Amino acid sequence: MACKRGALIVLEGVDKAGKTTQCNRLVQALQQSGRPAEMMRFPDRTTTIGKLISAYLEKKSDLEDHTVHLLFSANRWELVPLMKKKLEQGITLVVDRYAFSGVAFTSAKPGFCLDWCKQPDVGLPKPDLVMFLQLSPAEAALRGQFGEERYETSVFQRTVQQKFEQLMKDPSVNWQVIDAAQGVDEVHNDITSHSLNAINIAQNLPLGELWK
Ligand code: NYM
Ligand code: MG
Repeated sequence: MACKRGALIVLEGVDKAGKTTQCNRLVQALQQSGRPAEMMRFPDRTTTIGKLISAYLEKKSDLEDHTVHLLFSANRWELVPLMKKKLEQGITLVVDRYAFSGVAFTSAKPGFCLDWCKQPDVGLPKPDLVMFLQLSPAEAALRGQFGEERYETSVFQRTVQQKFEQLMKDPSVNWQVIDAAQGVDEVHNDITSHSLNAINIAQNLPLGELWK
């Protein structure tokens, strides 16, 4: 009998919500309980495309807005063969940002609609679970200054938050909203219980296709 597939689990949210910390904690907890798990993140800045994106985010280069949107999407597509291979091997993937960040950040720019932004990512492996780490702008501000990268301003992040809210209305995606204002351990416990549930369900289901 073929081994059961791993689950594709995504963490989304505005900057400072604690995604990276929680992805690391989740992978560690899954591994310690004997479940194979690995972390991935988008953008993956290590590839050739990822380096172009990274230079753009660091403001070392300028790219036209449609162009950079398509590069973010291409950066996901180039990792799809590896993602599928790992999932088939029974490894659960915990992913820090995915197509939802892609759509929320670009559609927060003037002149971009949600529908155009979604198209390049249609057909990507569909996450079995997307957890949105919900943090109000006021709570985010209490966590200190934003960084130096592009998009890291409170005005832009408010618009990004509204775009995420629009995306969360889509019932074809398994969204779970997590209260990221709780303590790190409480957030971790919420995330772990949703993830264990998703892993159990996913092992008997084929991997889906996003937004199709
Ligand atoms: N971002 C991320 C996008 O604009 N489009 C995308 O498709 C993805 C995956 O890049 N501000 C933005 C969101 C973040 C930045 O930051 C990546 P980090 O700290 O590497 O997650
Ligand atoms: Mg960040």
